[in-house]
Amino acid sequence: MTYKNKISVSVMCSDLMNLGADIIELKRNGVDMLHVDVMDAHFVPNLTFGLDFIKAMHDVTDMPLDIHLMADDPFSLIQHMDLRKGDIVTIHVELGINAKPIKDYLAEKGVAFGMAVSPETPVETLKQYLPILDTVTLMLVRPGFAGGKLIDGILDKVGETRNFLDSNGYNNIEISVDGSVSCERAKKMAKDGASIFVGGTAGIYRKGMKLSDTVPAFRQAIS
Ligand code: S6P
Ligand code: MG
Repeated sequence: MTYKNKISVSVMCSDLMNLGADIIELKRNGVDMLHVDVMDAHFVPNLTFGLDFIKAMHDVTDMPLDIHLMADDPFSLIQHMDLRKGDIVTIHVELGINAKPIKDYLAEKGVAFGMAVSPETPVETLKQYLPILDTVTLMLVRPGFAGGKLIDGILDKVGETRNFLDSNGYNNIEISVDGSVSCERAKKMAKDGASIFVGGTAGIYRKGMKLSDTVPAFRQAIS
């Protein structure tokens, strides 16, 4: 599975009352995936999309879903989730759980498995999970809300993570970056080894700009 230079748009930042139209417009402008933040109001202090929402998304688009679980008990949610081949499901490394059953469950469905790393968590925490990971998501903001503030110095973590993965023999694991990803930052992170770029208010839903302007600009930044 290779994700080189993929745009994954955060639906949390979409026009939620007109989401169907937004999804059509995103696809028309060449977006690759839709990023769905699942928050349980416990792992993070926010509550977002659930199982029925994910099914409804799959029913209206053939774009793969990049599902980012910020939840204390991800496996019970995953087992009830409408998943399709090509989706990515990401849980947080900070949970410290046995993730092998999750990986096996997802692999059977042709779904990629990733782990997200909060800004204060060292990437070395991923070490025990490397053999079962397809992707690593670096959080550039504190998880929980869209429009968050970029953590000082966090962009350096992309190159460090690439080195960490490669030096451990896992150059197959792709890096996704999530939070405050502007065109300028995406360009730098693409050079440093990131492959999947989550676009929200900083990169795609920019004030006063149309998707037909922001998506191509974002694409150019990562190409
Ligand atoms: C944050 C969440 C993210 C946001 C994204 C929004 O907890 O995981 O996926 O939806 O960061 O993008 P932006 O550009 O508004 O930060
Ligand atoms: Mg996210």
